[in-house]
Amino acid sequence: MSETKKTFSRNDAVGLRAAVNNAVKKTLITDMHTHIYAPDFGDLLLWGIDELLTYHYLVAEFFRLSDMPYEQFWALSKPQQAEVIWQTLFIENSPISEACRGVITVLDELGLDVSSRNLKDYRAWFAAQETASHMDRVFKVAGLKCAVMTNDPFDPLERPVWEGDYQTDERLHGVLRIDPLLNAWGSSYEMLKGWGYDVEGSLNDKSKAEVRRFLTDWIKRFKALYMAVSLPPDFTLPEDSPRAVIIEECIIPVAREFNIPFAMMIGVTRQVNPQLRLAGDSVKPSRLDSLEYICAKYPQNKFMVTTLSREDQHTLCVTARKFRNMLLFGCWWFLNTPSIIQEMTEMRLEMLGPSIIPQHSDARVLDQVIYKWSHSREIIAKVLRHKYADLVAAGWVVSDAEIKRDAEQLLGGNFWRFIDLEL
Ligand code: RAT
Ligand code: ZN
Repeated sequence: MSETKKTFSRNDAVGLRAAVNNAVKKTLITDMHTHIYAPDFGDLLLWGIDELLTYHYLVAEFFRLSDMPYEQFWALSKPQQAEVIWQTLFIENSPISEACRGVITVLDELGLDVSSRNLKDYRAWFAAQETASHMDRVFKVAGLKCAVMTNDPFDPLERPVWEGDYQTDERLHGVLRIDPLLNAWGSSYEMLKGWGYDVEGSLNDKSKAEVRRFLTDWIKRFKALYMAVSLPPDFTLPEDSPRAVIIEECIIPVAREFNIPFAMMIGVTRQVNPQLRLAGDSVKPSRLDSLEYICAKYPQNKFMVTTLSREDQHTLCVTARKFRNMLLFGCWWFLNTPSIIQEMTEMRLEMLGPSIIPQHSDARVLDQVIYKWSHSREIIAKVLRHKYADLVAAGWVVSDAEIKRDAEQLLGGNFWRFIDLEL
């Protein structure tokens, strides 16, 4: 029987297991939220062993196991920081944490000898790579079809690339990320003014029209697939605040006009320990009733949502059940850890079936897509195996083609369907 016509019933547990593993492993992924860039962005695209070791997830873990004063660490060069992190987290202690294990998975999957523990050799190997072909290799090893960037018009390093002669890279899609606009209007309106938008702090009608023009300009320039923001736990709608006004009167109509989703990433408390710099952000449960409000009030707008606290996950699933214009995505940041990915994926599939995006990588360093996806694929396959096994035990017959269809939906199809969806 041809592969796709194959079916699995009660007495073929081994075949079913292999079919699910194979489908999840082979499906090419659309990684719908990352912080990687196309090679044309130069130094903004981070890759290589020193970047892997100085990832902010590892910086936070380093300070737990080292007594080095913060200022001393930050005064070191990046290679020196990488060396002290390597020594502390991988040599003097076992690299058990998810972020440490990730570095090892990356090295291993790139074909380096992990057992040598030889940082010099790893550096030499990366130094011999060329950016564009390294990206090709990483995408191939990770099994990525394409990735979505996080593009910030407020970033002084990123803006000039877009204003220059950047040519779109078909592997990397644009997204308009607007944290300063929504979370710091008091200072960001001055920046808009400096760029020729006639805005005032008071957000009068003219200012709102100008904010809409700003969004429109950058959606076009980025060819943005969606707009995105990260929000604090106390994010509330409706509300009399610049953030709420900009969302309802600028983002909603512009998103509607372009038929693009607005992605809300809720629950981050920024800089609870500024000494840790990028690693200094934390989490709190959030007020998710704002999601009910926005999804109900704007049924023709599309919302993609992820929340940072584990406590919010069940409510989020229930909310998604109520609104077809809301797509739930990823196990974000502190949730991107195996035990939690497993419980979240199980709960989401049980409550929402295959109508979710189970994961995104959030990779900041190109090579990280390798481990983020290999670890998550393993868990997604495990959860799916159990779900199909339950069905088959009840007498349902599952085909290989259906398993492949489901894997494709989960690892990219649902995202693209939602992008194209007209409500
Ligand atoms: O996961 C991370 O690296 C965080 O620092 C953030 O980038 C977060 O994912 C975000 O997009 O704000
Ligand atoms: Zn992110």
